[in-house]
Amino acid sequence: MCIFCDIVEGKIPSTKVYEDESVIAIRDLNPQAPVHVLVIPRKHFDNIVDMAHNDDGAYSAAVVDAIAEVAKIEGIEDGFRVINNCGEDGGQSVMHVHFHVLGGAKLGEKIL
Ligand code: DGP
Repeated sequence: MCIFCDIVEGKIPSTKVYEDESVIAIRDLNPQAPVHVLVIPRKHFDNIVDMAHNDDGAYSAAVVDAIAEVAKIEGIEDGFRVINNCGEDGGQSVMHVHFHVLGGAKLGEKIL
């Protein structure tokens, strides 16, 4: 069972900011900044390494495009932070690759 697969499939509700055929972008349940959005590939990859090895590049490209789109939608194009936690040592808690987009304030050095 994967929480983010359930969110992608609509089995668990979420607040969507953006979506396309490859990714969804939802508000984080536990925001660490005024804007805290998660960009999540619709296809399940355990983490960024799994995605790098098992994607032909389409999902990686879609993620980058979606991050830029989210920044535009949220009005933070001038400055924001993208974080990917990979694996247990990286602090990843949901084992479906996702990218935190944080902004809306002057960000401190470490917020996640
Ligand atoms: P990470 O620690 O990098 O794996 O981040 C997981 C993030 O996912 C964490 O910031 C909280 C968020 N999260 C966990 N469960 C849910 C959920 O059911 N809905 C939403 N919107 N966010 C969730």
